[in-house]
Amino acid sequence: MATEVTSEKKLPKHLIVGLISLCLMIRCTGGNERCGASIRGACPPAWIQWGDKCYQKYSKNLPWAEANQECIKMGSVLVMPQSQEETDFLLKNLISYFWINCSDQQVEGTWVCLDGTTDVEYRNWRVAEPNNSGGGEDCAATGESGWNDISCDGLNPVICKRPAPQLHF
Ligand SMILES: *[C@@H]1O[C@H](CO)[C@@H](O)[C@H](O)[C@H]1NC(C)=O
Ligand SMILES: *[C@@H]1O[C@H](CO)[C@@H](O)[C@H](O)[C@H]1NC(C)=O
Ligand SMILES: [Ca+2]
Ligand SMILES: [Ca+2]
Repeated sequence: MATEVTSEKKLPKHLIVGLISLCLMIRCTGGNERCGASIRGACPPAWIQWGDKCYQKYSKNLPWAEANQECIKMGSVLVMPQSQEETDFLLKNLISYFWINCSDQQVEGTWVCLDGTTDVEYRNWRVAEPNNSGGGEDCAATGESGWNDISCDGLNPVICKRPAPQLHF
């Protein structure tokens, strides 16, 4: 009798865990940017969280290539927002202007934007940009009014990004 009661109580728990993992799987495989959003405060200290990503503003302004290197040294990547929503969060919470990991250094006019290893299709160029002004603008930065191509050598604010720790069942 007693064992029956215990197993009756246990079963729903397993079902709930099963359902939660199933929901997460569906949301994640559905390409939902925020599938890991249920864990709050999961980012390491000094990193702020949005969905399943953690961000930190670097202490100094850097040229674009150095920004890339410094983020990698911190076990992260130079930020490349995948949506306007993500951009707005960063503009509001971290800094009003920053480098993004988007450049046409390889082939002039062909912009390659990578969030880690993910190819990002989202674009938000300002009116009349990118204009490759002076023939030497191969790196992009974003602000309130959108993206601009600028010289990769300029010193600009840096945001590094890393994935938030994920839930495992
Ligand atoms: C940034 O994007 C470039 C391609 O434009 C890529 O080679 C590089 O690995 C990316 N950097 C990081 C830190 O993801
Ligand atoms: C091209 O972009 C630069 C900034 O990158 C800006 O200063 C300049 O005014 C722009 N030129 C035109 C013709 O839009
Ligand atoms: Ca260019
Ligand atoms: Ca420009």
